[in-house]
This record gives sequence, structure tokens and C-alpha cells, in this order.
Amino acid sequence: MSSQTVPINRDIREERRAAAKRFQERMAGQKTLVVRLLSSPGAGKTALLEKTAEHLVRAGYSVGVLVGDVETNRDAERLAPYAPSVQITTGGACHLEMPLIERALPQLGDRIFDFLFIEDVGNLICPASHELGEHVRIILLSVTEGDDKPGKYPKAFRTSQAVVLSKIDLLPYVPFSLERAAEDAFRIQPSLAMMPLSATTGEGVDAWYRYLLEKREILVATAPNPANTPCL
Ligand SMILES: Nc1nc2c(ncn2[C@@H]2O[C@H](COP(=O)(O)OP(=O)(O)O)[C@@H](O)[C@H]2O)c(=O)[nH]1
Ligand SMILES: [Mg+2]
Repeated sequence: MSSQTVPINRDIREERRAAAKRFQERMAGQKTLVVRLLSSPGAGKTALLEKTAEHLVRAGYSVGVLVGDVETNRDAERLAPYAPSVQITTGGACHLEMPLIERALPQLGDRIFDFLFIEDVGNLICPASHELGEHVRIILLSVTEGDDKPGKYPKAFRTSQAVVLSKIDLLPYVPFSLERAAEDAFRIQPSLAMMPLSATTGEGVDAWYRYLLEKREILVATAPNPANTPCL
């Protein structure tokens, strides 16, 4: 079979990066902190978002959620009792991309949120290579996955600002060293914030809430001018 190369004379990755930057600036201009969660499937992204949305809404903040999966609306249905949530089903793609975010956002309505959470498709590889205009990228690593994972998936850790070590209520039952995981992650990205927590018991979640509120305070204090968007 012969193949043919068709030049389109456009750098699509560059266009996506520019779109992500514009989105990030627009969200900063309206004081919406965009927080994106990455992890392997089942690390506890949706469980943490359920708890987080409930807490932030109770504290008077407005919260919206965009959640990506290959198929089904299950996560958006789980999140709907706590905050407006829209499911993005990729139909096979292993990560979200900027055009999907731009199309889904209006489905959350006209409201300007204090926090917009984006749960990416469960996967430690492809999502790390795509920017979605987030101000903060968080990677979840659950204790059931093994403490050797940062070194195996370095890009996901290198491009994140914080690691949530999730499911710490299961530590007595699995061979996972918080110290080893932290050491591995810091070797890749020394500036990572590290937050061990359990969405099930609530242990450690206060530090996570404080982290989010501090990040939004910085955004509000430093980014009234869209041309001046900080990298948090
Ligand atoms: N023991 C325990 N289980 C958890 C915790 N967080 C999530 N889970 C469970 O882990 C499974 C996957 O969680 P989910 O939030 O769907 O993960 P996601 O695929 O990353 O969104 C579910 O059965 C959750 O109930 C936790 O902190 N502790
Ligand atoms: Mg989920």
C-alpha cells in the first residue's frame, strides 16, 4: 500500500498551546482558578472532587467540573449532586484536548465559577503532553499503585505543581512508602507540593483545601489584567 504526505502548513500543537494560553488568561481575568487532575484510572480523582466540591460550595465558593472519560457519564452523574458537571466522552482518545474543553464549558451555563476543575481521562502518559489552560496541574498517585511510579512516568510528575498521595487509609494494607514516593517525585520535580490524603476518611483533606484556596488568592491578587496571567 502506498502512502502520501499531505502538507497542511499548520502547527496544530502550537495552535492548541496558543488556545490553552488564551483560555488560561480568560479564566484568570474572570478570577476562575482552573485546576486539572491527572492520574491513572481509579486513583480517586472523582472521589476527591466530590468531597472538594461539597466543601467549597458549603464554604460559599462556586464550582464547576468538566470530567473526561473514554465512555459513559458516570463521573458527571456522581459529581452532579455537588456542583454543575459536564462529562466529556472522548470515544477512545486517551486524553482531553483544548477544543473539547472549549465546547464543553458553555454547557456549564453562564455562571462565572471561582473554581473550575478538569478531571482528565485516567492515564499517566498522554494527558501530560497536552495543555488545557489550567492554572494548576495536580497529579494523584494512590497508595495502591506502588511507590515506584513517579520515576516510571516522569513527565506527568515533572509538569505538575502538586502530588496528591491518595487513599492513605489503605496504607496499613499495602506495601507503599510515602517517603520513597516523595523522594522519587522530588528527584523529578523538586518544587512539587506533596499532599497525602484520604477522600474516604477525610484525613489530610484540610491541607488540600488550603492549597486550593491559597492558589485562588494568588490568582485573584495578581491577575486582574489578562495580559498578566501568573504561572502558579
Ligand atoms: N479506600 C479508599 N478508596 C478510595 C479513596 N478514594 C477513592 N476510592 C475508591 O477508589 C475507586 C476509584 O475512585 P474514583 O474516584 O472513581 O477514581 P478515578 O478513576 O481516579 O476518578 C472507587 O471505588 C472509590 O470509592 C480513598 O481515599 N480511600
Ligand atoms: Mg473519575
